[in-house]
Amino acid sequence: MNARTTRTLAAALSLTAALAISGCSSSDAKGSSGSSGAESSSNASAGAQAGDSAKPKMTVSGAYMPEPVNDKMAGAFMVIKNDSKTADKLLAVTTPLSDDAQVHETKDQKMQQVQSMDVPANGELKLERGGSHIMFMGLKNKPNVGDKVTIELRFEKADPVKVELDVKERTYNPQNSTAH
Ligand SMILES: [Cu+2]
Repeated sequence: MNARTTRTLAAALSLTAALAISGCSSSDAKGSSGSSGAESSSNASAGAQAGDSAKPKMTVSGAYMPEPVNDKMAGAFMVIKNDSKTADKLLAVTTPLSDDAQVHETKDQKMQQVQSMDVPANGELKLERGGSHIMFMGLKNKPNVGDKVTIELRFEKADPVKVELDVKERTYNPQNSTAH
């Protein structure tokens, strides 16, 4: 939690939606990303082979990254669909682009890092501008329009999913392009 930082970020964000990505700082990388300590409950899933049909499988669509302004940070948006009747959680993201990929949510126009994000049973998790998203800090290079960025989504139950992000123009928004 860092209310002051997130509020400042949110203010910057609301000014220029197109530059939403640059409005996001590394917030508090301390401690929060560790999460290694209290994992007691999740270990149970490893041995539980009960009903493999219950294991969710994720489908990802519309994955893109607006061309980042610089190599400091970038964001990613997509829709993650869970067609199973088992609810799951997005726990982490990895990518060759960055050693620090975070899952952010936006509440009351303030963005903050979260440890996991629900993917409801027979539902979807929408990562979109102004809402939840993936954020990459400290890029190893600056992707340009037309590039592809490979990421891997890690879930609590489902197998990891590899996703290719299309790098789009900075102002690209699929919601606009489908609207009349
Ligand atoms: Cu963010």
